[in-house]
Amino acid sequence: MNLAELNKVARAMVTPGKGILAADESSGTIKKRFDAISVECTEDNRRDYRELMFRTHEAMSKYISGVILYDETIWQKAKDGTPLVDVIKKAGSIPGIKVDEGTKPLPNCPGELITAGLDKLADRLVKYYEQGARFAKWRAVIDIAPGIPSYAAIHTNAHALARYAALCQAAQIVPIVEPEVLMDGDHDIDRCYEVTEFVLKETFQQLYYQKVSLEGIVLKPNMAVSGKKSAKKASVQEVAEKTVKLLKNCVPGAVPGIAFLSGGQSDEEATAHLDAMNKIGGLPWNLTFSYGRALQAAPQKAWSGKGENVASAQRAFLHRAHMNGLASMGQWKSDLEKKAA
Ligand code: 5MM
Repeated sequence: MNLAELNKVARAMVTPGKGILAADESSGTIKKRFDAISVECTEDNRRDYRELMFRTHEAMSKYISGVILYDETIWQKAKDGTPLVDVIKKAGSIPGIKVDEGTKPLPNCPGELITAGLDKLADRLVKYYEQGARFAKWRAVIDIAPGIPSYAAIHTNAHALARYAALCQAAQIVPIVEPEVLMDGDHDIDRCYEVTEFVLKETFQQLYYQKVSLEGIVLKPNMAVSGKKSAKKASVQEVAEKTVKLLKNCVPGAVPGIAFLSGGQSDEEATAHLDAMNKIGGLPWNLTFSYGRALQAAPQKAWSGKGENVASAQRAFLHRAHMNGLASMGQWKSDLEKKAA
């Protein structure tokens, strides 16, 4: 393992002004997204949609440090025959790959999940590296509901995240470590804080036990937010202050950067929260985005599967990438959204 090289890639992924595009929807998830815009979920449509983002040169070169791809996409070619990985690299962005194989029910823990995909992972990583991937992603899912999460779910998921991270570093690939505490419930922000704190502490404990070098990872956590069905919605400032406090209590300063997931927040909320955290400043790590929905909802809607809408979809993608790029430096203003509308 060349740690200096891993650290260089990790730092590039969280360069101020830039963040990560999570375009790694599995087949089931991208079908749901396409159903919502009445687009048939064919291989060509998935390619055309993703190609339109990767060819938005201004967005990719100025604001997108890396792209998380799904297995299908990393082997796919653009319409003109260029490998999509080369389109991404030509824009100055780094190709990455989702390597988890989704979630399965966790035995003895009703309603809880464990992420699968460790079997043969070492071999798959070698092939992904040869194909150009310099970072990977593995997502653990922790739900909050009455009686859960259990310690068993937190521990087994943290253990698997660390196993994955160690295998990635051995293959000279930077692991994005993503323990996601879902915001689906009716819990308040303090319950989210409490569960996320436990999850992050357990995750870093496992990373330590399994000798993962923190200089060569990127953390992808949820923010501390109220559950979607909560009666009490926390303000932008409260989310920012509590998330920063939470991270300071859990994430060692050796980690080069933290790239948040959006988790179902609206596009503008995800931007405002990131911006407010960066406005607090004085943090040991760079804070940026690794958004899926909060970067793609607008371009997906604008595109709606029609060739004639590609330019407006690219404008929508550029706009969200630009807004989040500003937020990663604490330089976003809500007026900029109104001007674009
Ligand atoms: C893009 O969505 C990713 C893939 O999800 P599935 O494996 O369920 O299809 C997802 O892991 C994503 O990378 C993160 O959750 C961040 O995306 P959001 O939409 O939460 O910003």
